[in-house]
Amino acid sequence: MTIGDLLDVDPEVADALAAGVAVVALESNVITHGLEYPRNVEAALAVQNAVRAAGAVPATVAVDAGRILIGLTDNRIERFATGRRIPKVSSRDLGYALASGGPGATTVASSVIAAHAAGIGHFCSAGIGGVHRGAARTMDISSDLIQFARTPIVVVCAGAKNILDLGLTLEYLETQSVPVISYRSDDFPAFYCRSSGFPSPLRIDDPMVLAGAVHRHRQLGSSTAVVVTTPPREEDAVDSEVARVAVEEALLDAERSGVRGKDVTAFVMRRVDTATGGRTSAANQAVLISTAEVAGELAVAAADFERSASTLRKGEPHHV
Ligand code: PSU
Ligand code: MN
Repeated sequence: MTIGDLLDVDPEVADALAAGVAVVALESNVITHGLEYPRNVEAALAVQNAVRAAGAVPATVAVDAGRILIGLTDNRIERFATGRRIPKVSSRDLGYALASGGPGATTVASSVIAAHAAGIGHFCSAGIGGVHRGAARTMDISSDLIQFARTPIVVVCAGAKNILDLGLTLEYLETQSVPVISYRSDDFPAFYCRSSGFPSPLRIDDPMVLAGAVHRHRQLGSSTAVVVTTPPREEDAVDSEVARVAVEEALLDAERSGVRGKDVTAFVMRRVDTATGGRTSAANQAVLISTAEVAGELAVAAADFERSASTLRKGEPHHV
């Protein structure tokens, strides 16, 4: 038995993979725990449409009935959006989630494991997990980052939320030799804020150069992910100062309420949204969609790049 035996790949996704058509994998935890119903269903479907509009095929990942699902029907998305007791399943939870036979909403970490096993080269999430503020004391570091050190996949995102310590998040990725590239921007974005205040380690504007960098990274034998960031659109972004104040309040609230571990992210996000009068969940939805659009474009460019690289390889063995 290998992980491949656990996968139920949607026929459209399987056809795309077999034909070398670009595929973008997506997580389901953001549907079940990241946004409220019905915004979560709207967002999940709009994200899939954004990937399609770019010419790629979306593959939302989840767990159900002992299987890893790669690509969800609309009915299933509705179920993951409304299911009250569907657990958050990160990388370490996958084995139990599969054995228990129940549904599970996969985080970035567990989704990239599944996506890579299915042969998918691109994954998109608006906000990746990271090093939490106060991590020196709590040791709360998202296993998303640990997984990026282990799984060779391109992760397209709008950076990470400013509920995290983004400076430490960048340091952690550097330590783990995970390239961080900002696409058409100088800054590492903070999800619904256009800049985290931290410059990005690398900027690339040309999708073909980006695809080439990923190709070479693999050729060098690296099996880490490549994190590619794209900032939210100007009109969707939340003012950094507004976000900062709301986040600081929410974090204090979490501490006072004794919220810890895997519940912190959802708790703080909800509090920030209430404090900003629903501004951040609207921005959250918008940034999910705009990030997916860019992920689709980059996956299509990478598929083109790989096609021309393999043509060159056949004709001119010394070039690629
Ligand atoms: N960031 C968001 N929205 C989310 C998450 C992160 O902006 O919903 C979710 C993702 O599923 C991510 C997970 O993989 O939180 C990370 O959780 P933790 O920090 O507990 O590892
Ligand atoms: Mn955590």
